[in-house]
Amino acid sequence: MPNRNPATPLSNNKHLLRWVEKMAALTQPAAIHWIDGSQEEYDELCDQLVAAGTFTRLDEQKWPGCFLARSDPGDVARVEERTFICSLSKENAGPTNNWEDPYVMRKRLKGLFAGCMAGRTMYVLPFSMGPVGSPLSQIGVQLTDSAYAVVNMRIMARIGLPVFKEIDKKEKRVVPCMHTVGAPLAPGQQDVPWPCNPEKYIVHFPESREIWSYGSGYGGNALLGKKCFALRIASNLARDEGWMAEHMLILGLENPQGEKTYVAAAFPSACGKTNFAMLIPPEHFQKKGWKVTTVGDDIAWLRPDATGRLHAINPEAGFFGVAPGTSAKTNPNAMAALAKNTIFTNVALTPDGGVWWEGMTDQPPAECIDWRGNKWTPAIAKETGTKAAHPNSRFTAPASQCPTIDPEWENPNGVRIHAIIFGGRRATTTPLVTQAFNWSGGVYMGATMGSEMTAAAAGTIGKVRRDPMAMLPFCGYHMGDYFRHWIMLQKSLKESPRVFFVNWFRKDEGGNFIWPGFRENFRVLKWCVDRSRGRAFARETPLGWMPHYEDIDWSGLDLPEETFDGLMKIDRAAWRAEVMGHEELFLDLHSHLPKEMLFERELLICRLGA
Ligand code: TSX
Ligand code: MN
Repeated sequence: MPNRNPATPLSNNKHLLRWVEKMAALTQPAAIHWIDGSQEEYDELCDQLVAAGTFTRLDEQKWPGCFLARSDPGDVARVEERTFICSLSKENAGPTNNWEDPYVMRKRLKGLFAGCMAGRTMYVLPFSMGPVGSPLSQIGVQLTDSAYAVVNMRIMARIGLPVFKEIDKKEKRVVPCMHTVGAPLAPGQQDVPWPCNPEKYIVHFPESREIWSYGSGYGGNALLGKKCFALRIASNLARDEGWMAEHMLILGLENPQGEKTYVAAAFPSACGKTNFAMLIPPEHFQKKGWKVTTVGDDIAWLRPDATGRLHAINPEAGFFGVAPGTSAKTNPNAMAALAKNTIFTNVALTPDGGVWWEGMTDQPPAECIDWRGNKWTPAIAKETGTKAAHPNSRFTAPASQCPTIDPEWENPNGVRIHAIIFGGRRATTTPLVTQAFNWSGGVYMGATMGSEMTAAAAGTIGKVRRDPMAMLPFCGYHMGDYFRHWIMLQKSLKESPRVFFVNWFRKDEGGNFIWPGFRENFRVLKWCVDRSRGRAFARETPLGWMPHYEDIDWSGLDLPEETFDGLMKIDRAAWRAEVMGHEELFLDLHSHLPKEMLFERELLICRLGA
């Protein structure tokens, strides 16, 4: 549509038109722009962001179609303490969420949003989480005054005209998503490259299925389709409608006979979830024809199909990945995905118009501009400890550019899930891999998962931070009810996926990682898949089913049996302390906890032997 007037509505849905009008009256933007989602529109918005100083265009030869954005130093991550679940009853939000009375919060938001878009353009951004028209997809419309949010959303979701078309069919409810950076411009006032507000609110109304985000332009605070919609609001939709919105990657494992098995997996942060989603099999298995394919790296929507089998889609269309630590060694597929048409945020700029971050190469560049816009050299870093890239710096890359993207990744019916893997980062106690005895045992494993803190805050090293199903910051209702929903879901399945728990991070007495990790994780994944397909052996232990040494395919890797024994060792004293830790978590949730969780804990204690 060359030279269309962007102020002309692209939908004839009366509710949508009325809502846009009402919100424009509240926020007072200088202009309204209906997003068609075209390449021309994207290019124009990127040009505008370059002109505003928000974007730097990278070298067109080395980084085609790529941009770098530097955020305000006070706007670099999700803000959990400013994230609210405003359910009618506080009880419904549960003890792990911040709650505020929805009437009180609405009033506060009305005040904050009044005139908040003055001097700016309000974009009307329709998006589909999941393939447009898929029965598993959901639709939202984000009203935002951030062009940065719009161009990132174009990579992370399906947006524009096809979505307006879906809305006009009026088959699905639309989730209204209000977003402002909270920085109105007075007439003639000069804008800054990264407008935002020190006061931030990320607010969810689960009953009316609404999102209001104020004050931040960064990541999950501003790309409302991701954590706010696809997890916090969707977890509420899923509970009410009998499906699951999970913080999970989805991958496929293809054997040399061409049989494909899909797996969904949840890990807390700093476990290498994106690396696992894009796993490359060891040389030996590649040669024989084994393949791992990627469906998604962050979110999975799972639903029983008509025959009672669990199917899943990745509701996203891109990767919003942490840059530091991503390299040709740790994740060549991610490096290929981000090589073009990618938006980088808060990484370093190299003198040749490229980007760099800690861990990208063994050798840092001799000189670059750090994420704050200051000159950075390895010598300066050594002296001051400053990082070239912010530890939470990101790449926004199209999923379609991942070399291992699965041919079924946009299948509107999703892919069948045979196994669910939970993981944690634990130096002790938790073995390399365990299969739960059954579904409720698996739910217990997910509910009690966690990572040891590596941050050097005094007295916190080695303390386990529980993060049930990696959903602690993302479950939009009471965590106890969430466990109940997991237990319940099995009743709508003819066959339940097998559930596993993995830990790549066990250390020996000397403090060294015992397991080589990375592509060698393929061997563990293969055992999980073979177990799920009913063709691998295991032995019964107090924790669940575990492989014997010979049940894992070691070809091409020299891992002595003693080393394996160390990885699989069950320290009963440590486990007795571990179940005490489980109780601590459950105490907080006890009034809503399904009895299966208590019984599973009791059985585990009995199996460990008092
Ligand atoms: O992503 C990781 N994975 C999963 C890969 C599919 N990482 C990176 C850190 C997480 C943010 C890992 N780090 C993994 C892992 O499996 N394992 C480890 C720990 C580790 C680090 C280094 C070595 C071995 C294990 N060895 C050498 O560097 C030689
Ligand atoms: Mn995530």
